[in-house]
Amino acid sequence: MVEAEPSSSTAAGAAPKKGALWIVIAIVVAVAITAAVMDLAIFPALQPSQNYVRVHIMTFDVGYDRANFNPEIDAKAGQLIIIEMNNSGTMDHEFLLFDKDRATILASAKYALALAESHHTGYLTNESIGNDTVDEYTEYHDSWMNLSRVGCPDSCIDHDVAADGGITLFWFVINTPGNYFFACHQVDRTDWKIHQDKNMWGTVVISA
Ligand SMILES: [Cu+2]
Repeated sequence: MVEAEPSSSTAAGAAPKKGALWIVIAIVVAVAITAAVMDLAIFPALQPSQNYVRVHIMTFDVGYDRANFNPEIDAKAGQLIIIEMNNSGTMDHEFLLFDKDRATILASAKYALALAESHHTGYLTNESIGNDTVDEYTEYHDSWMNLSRVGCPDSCIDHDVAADGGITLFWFVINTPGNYFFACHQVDRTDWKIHQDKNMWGTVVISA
């Protein structure tokens, strides 16, 4: 009993200091992340280790980087992959990472779009009905298990880049070697095709 007194009072004294330290760390991390997003300042500091792959992707209407091209990203299992993606087009684009067969995924996305279209007579000519159709497609797309992106549901590798000059920076790590692909599943409202169907896809090859 006598000995317990000092140790419990030490513990009580230490707790607030530890809490305060965590707040400081949290603030520093928040500032670092903001800096990374604003001017990409954080990653050059990682350079000495070279333990990451950094890729730039430019999206356009409709594709990645340039016409008739499918980018390939090569990395090792466990290696940090950093992607900076900008949008030079007038449509929204995205980077969705899948670990399933490319044709199967496209077929599932097309099925979701066709189902939404079947519920909206006039979607081709009426903009508001068209918007509702895309909303319903998106609802199916983002909830169907057969269209699940890598990392879902907790941290889906699913990143958008806004039209007309949008830019986004994101990063992820894949621990399982294999062949993956990424694609954009936005709908082109001029012909109602899904962007992957218009050649907007690329590959990620993870070696052991
Ligand atoms: Cu797209």
